[in-house]
Amino acid sequence: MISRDPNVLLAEARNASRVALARMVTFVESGGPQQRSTASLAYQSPPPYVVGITGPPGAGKSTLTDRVITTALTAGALGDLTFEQIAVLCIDPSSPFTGGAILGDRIRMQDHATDEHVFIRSMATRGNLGGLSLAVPDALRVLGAAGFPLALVETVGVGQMEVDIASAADTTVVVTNPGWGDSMQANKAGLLEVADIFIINKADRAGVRETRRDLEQMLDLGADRAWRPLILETVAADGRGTEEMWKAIAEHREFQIRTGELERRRRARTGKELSRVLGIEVSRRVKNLSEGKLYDDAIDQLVRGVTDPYSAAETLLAQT
Ligand SMILES: Nc1nc2c(ncn2[C@@H]2O[C@H](COP(=O)(O)OP(=O)(O)OP(=O)(O)O)[C@@H](O)[C@H]2O)c(=O)[nH]1
Ligand SMILES: [Mg+2]
Repeated sequence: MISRDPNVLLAEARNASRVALARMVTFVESGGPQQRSTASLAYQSPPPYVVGITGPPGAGKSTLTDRVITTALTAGALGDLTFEQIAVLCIDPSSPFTGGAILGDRIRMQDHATDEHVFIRSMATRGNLGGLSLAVPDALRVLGAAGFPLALVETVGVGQMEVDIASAADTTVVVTNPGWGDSMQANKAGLLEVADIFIINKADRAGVRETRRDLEQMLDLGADRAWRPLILETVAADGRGTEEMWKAIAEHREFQIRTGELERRRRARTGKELSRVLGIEVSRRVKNLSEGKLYDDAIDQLVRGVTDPYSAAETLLAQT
């Protein structure tokens, strides 16, 4: 029987147990006390270097990720970061399924599905407060604690939530296709803000030059960043451009370390995560205060006109 004790699970996960690792991810996904205990253990280890791969449905993210896994494992290093195994999280904010249920259909990573050097896991919407925006950073910490120095995160979609998840990455790759404009229109600005590397995948199709020109123009108009996002072309279907993509990721990582940007970004991200947790804790507190005898009494007093809502709220807050 597999343990439910995060300490035992982590020891097993470090000892290459994929079942134990998967269970830890399930814990942080499901919320509640097990998320707490798992997270407090996982946050004792440094996070992996995270490469986010995002873009509209069908852009070729999984095919590309599959290729990148091969390239990465062959290289065995991203600059001075060496590794023997890679973790991949596939995130679908719109899907109600969870726990790997959609794995078979959605992920074209068959090459690596049974590879002992690769841990692939899909995560979808979680019922409780906070959802994926909390579960993903926690899961990344779990991966770091389990001994994965590198994680790839594929996120479907181009809405704000997807962009938020993608920006939990150290290097964010936005995958587009020739004629990308329509699928991205809704959130071009958001994508521009987070993209470190643009990939024009399906470069075997017509319209690559126009798409590149579009992107260049947008980057010209955009904020003056120290790092100008790279634009690369790939044909994930046959692997063309994957080596260059890997090099670009290494280059971006190196740039960030050299300039101190990596630390700055991680700190900003950590702050956002903390404020999200604070928000959830405060909401929970509000919910608890909005029920029960004291609350009913306060309403009675308000109805009778013997107090005002501000004083009543203060009285309720003082009770806890
Ligand atoms: N012509 C062409 N087709 C490609 C290329 N890369 C991927 N495809 C095809 O595009 C389709 C979608 O590929 P996926 O890798 O599943 O795309 P995805 O972005 O992961 O899709 P979702 O996860 O469903 O959003 C598949 O039929 C691929 O075979 C490419 O470079 N050229
Ligand atoms: Mg996919």
